[in-house]
Amino acid sequence: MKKVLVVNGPNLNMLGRREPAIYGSDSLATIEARLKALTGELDVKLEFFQSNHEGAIIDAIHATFSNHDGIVINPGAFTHYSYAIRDALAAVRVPFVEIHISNVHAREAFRHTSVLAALAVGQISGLGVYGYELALRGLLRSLES
Ligand code: DHK
Repeated sequence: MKKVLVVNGPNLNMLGRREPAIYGSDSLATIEARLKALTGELDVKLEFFQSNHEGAIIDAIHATFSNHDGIVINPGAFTHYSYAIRDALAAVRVPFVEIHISNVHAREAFRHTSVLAALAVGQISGLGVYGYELALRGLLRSLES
């Protein structure tokens, strides 16, 4: 059975209350429960981690080394500038899918860049919270091949 860590970065603990027109009305707990409901069908063990702190996210990524098969990550605003998170993902070499709830390419220019995407298996953006399920399914499919 594959083991996947689902990481959410800064401000994503505020989902449901934060700018609902952009991020929707589902809480992070609801999103995580939906993913958990898929574990039987997908034969995967999921762990969840959220932090507003760059170093804590880096520590969580380091802990996947030799321990997890994949990572689903919404790095929040760290997507756009955290070379430290990029280097952590490069260091552990655990395959990951980057997910954004909103369409970052249709928003402010600073959101158009991801310093992580070039290392990712793939990137999902703009499909709302459904993107988490797609990210998980896509990651697992890529791990099979
Ligand atoms: C979430 C954030 O917190 C933003 O900083 C990103 C992303 C977009 C999202 O769409 O999930 O720019």
